[in-house]
Amino acid sequence: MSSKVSLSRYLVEQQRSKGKIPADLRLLLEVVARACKSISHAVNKGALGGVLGSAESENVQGEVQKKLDIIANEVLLEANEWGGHLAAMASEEMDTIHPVPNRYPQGEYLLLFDPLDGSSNIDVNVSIGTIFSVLKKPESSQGVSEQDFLQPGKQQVAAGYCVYGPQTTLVLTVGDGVAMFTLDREQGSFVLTQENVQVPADTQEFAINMSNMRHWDEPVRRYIDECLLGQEGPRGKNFNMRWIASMVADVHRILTRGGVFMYPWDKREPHKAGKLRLMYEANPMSWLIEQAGGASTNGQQRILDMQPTQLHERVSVVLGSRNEVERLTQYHAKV
Ligand code: AHM
Ligand code: MG
Repeated sequence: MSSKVSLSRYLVEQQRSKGKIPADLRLLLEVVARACKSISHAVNKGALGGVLGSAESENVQGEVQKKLDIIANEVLLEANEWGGHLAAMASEEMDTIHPVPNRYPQGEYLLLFDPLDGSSNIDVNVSIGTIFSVLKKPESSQGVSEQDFLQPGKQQVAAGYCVYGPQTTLVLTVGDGVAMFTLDREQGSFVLTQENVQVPADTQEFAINMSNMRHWDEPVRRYIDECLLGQEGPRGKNFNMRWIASMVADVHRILTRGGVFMYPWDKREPHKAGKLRLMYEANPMSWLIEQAGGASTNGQQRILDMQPTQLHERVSVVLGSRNEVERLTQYHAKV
């Protein structure tokens, strides 16, 4: 018998021996993983599957949707609708929530996702991914409404992403650390390839879109200026920079070897808190990073403590190696 641990077995252990998740949450996560597998196949086919290019439509954020944004959204909706574990879903690609249709049993969980994060990378064959977050529907609520979703990230019961890169890797937390599973295409299953993932507290690598530098606020500018001065500057060490423009891929690198990721508020659109979305991008990624010993803030506040007021709310994000996030927080406090 193989000693490989499949995602299914890992989840059964989280349910049975660790008592971390109930059976219906385990089944929900199996369904999400199955949907990710099918998205991975579509991504892999690329031009051969006719899935590249624009869908010539816009989402609620006014962004042009790619064909794969829509395909991934539909795969997730269809896979999760009928299982009986969910009350409703919400997605970056849908204006409002999607309650489970009446013909199916209603469950007690809420699922949020960015079906295909890093859309600008789809057509150029660079890593992209799916991000997801699971909340429990408040017990007091009758039916289901958008209000039920507006819970701080610290109330998530599961969170993760699947990165479609050279390998397809599913990364998951149910509050018991972070585990990584690699898709074995021959077996058709996700296999546990790393457990107890830890983000080093220190780093010499940062991720930010440098082309926005002139629009940043003082604390972010100061931090990056100091990094760029390298060994001769106040930090006394050289820094490397990486920016993939897929949050999944940048966060995956940080979970693997450390680093700090920033998508800060900037002056281009001052009324927007940031570019990234709180509920289905920043919250799940923040919980994963914290579960791996890192930290996550909007500069002023721990992201997981933020009370959302809107489903598609945006937020400024700084996350990764703890000591760097702490330094950025201090710079923000001094303004
Ligand atoms: P998307 O969800 O529409 O793909 O946008 C989110 C992405 C993140 O994955 C990434 O960090 C960021 O947008 C890149 O933005 P930019 O192109 O401004 O560098
Ligand atoms: Mg996204």
